[in-house]
Amino acid sequence: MNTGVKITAFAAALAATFGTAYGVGKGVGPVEEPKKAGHGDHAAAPSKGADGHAGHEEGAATDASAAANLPGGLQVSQDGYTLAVETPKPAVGKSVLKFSIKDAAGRKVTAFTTEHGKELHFIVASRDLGTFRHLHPVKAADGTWTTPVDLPAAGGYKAFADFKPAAPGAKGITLGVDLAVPGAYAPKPLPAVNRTATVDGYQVRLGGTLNPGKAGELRLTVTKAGKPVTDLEPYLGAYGHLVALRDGDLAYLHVHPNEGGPGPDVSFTATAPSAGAYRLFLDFQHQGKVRTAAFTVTAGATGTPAEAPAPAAGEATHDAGGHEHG
Ligand SMILES: [Cu+2]
Repeated sequence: MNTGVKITAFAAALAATFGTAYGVGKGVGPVEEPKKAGHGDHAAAPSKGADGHAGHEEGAATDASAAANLPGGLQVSQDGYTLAVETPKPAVGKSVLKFSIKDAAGRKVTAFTTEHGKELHFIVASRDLGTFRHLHPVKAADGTWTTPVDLPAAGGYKAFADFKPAAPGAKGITLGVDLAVPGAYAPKPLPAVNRTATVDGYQVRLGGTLNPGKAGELRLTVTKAGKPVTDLEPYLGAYGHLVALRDGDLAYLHVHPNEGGPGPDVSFTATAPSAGAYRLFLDFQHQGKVRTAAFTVTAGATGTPAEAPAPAAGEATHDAGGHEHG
């Protein structure tokens, strides 16, 4: 049953850069910083480098921006925080993952700022991007987190912890760590570029483009048996959650939706840190169950035909917020 809860509007032009770019419009905890470049990751400068490089100077400007703004999830330790995994070699099938976030002194962090309904978001993906799990571990009083997980096959995986320490001045951060599931490993190639994904009888269509160094709108449209789904349910305070992982190094981008209604469209604004292939994972909830639709997209190449070209300026304010469906 839909509670009819109104989702707090995210800023219409919310543009996620790699790194944790949210924390906008979510009245949780004492937010001291205004929603501008307070996070050090240039979240408020979606279409330009913060140092004034124009977004249309493709090559040099893009590289400079990316260098100044390392994508999230590539480091196991950053800003004095470390993702310490106690179960680096989980078994195939069901197991329990155990980890903590340690501070610069090696102590387990126990205080976090709630973001999107949780103190910490935990993603596990296989290196070949065929498996994706969005998990919500439980924290013990001493700062140890545990979560059950079901990993279907042996091979290399990467776990991401996406969180914001409660320490004054701490910014949102995504740490990444390798996991190895012992056994014979048969890596699969990255799935081909697709614009439509089917999951559990739902069809999800991907519109728009993912651009390197420049914000663009991604629009997901959910249908079931040919009919638009107009009663998506809030999941963690939003009608959809989108994680993008870069092929090659699994750089991480967690994108949250633009303002909009409960379907069938969910609109996001995202910026890729580079050209290349990405795997997109959309979590959406309908009739009490969360499902994940996955897409392979290519940023900055001819492989991304725009079904409807994104506005050149990138900040699709009115368009992004204006999806009303009757
Ligand atoms: Cu989460």
